[in-house]
Amino acid sequence: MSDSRQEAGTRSRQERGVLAGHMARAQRALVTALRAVDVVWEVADARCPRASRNPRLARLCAGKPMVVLLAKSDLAEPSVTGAWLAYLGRAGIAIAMDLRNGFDPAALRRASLGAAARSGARVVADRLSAMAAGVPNTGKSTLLNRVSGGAHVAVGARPGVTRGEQWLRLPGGGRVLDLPGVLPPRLPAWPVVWRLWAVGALSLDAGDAQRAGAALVEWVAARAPGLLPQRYGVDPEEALAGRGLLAIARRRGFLLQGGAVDETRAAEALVADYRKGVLGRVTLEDPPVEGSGV
Ligand SMILES: Nc1nc2c(ncn2[C@@H]2O[C@H](COP(=O)(O)OP(=O)(O)OP(=O)(O)O)[C@@H](O)[C@H]2O)c(=O)[nH]1
Ligand SMILES: [Mg+2]
Repeated sequence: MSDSRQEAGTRSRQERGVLAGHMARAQRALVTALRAVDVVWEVADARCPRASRNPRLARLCAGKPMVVLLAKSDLAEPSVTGAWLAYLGRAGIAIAMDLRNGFDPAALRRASLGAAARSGARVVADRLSAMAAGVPNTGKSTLLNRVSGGAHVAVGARPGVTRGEQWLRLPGGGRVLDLPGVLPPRLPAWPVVWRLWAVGALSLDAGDAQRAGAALVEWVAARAPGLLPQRYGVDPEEALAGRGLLAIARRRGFLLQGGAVDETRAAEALVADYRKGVLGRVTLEDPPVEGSGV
């Protein structure tokens, strides 16, 4: 690993430490604010609706009306998003949206009132008070800007943009709370970690990013074999054989000093493409099959 990469890794560890502090505060703010809101909008990523949900959130919000909103549906496979909605809809209320170009306020309102009715809560539709919660970078602040009709809170394509809580007034009455994203206090299992990294919910040191990139390229090769040749001129079989990053690095000419191929750089290029949707729509997990006990 080059010195600059090691430094990048160190910086990201330090940043993770800072982020962890923000997240702990965010969780306390969430618990306090829960009493003040009628409904919780849990914003998850439509590309990995299970990995991008913090299991602790549902426990903290037990008994509160909750809507699961699968954001970034424009980047996910539509039929799989449909299957996820059917699955999540069995236990609660779930909707999917493209918050950038397809925000549907009526659907959100219907879902919120439905969630309230489901848990027997009485709410005044026009004075709804809500909070957006979820893991980092899922689109919470984007959602609240849409709901409140302005660019009131900062949004950005990296985890940890929102650092403090902020209430926004809604034009017709009511208010909404923006909170920093919160990850589980202990890092989840690797299959969850690499998916969270792929969708930009967490940062990883260079070594782990390379490992996560290898998992992503293999997933893409199996899931949508046409995308790797189209974008990188790489045979999906290479990726399935564990050489996907190597092949991308070779095709792109990513070399380290001394001539070795730079797989970390290939992982960075791949994930940047994936996060922007340039690679194509690829969902990273399917809902459990009914009766499988999964
Ligand atoms: N393609 C697409 N991008 C989206 C969508 N919603 C949000 N984004 C983008 O995702 C990135 C993160 O959005 P934010 O609203 O800052 O996410 P957040 O959940 O508030 O993030 P933290 O404050 O870091 O927890 C931004 O670049 C948004 O423009 C969506 O539905 N589709
Ligand atoms: Mg935010």
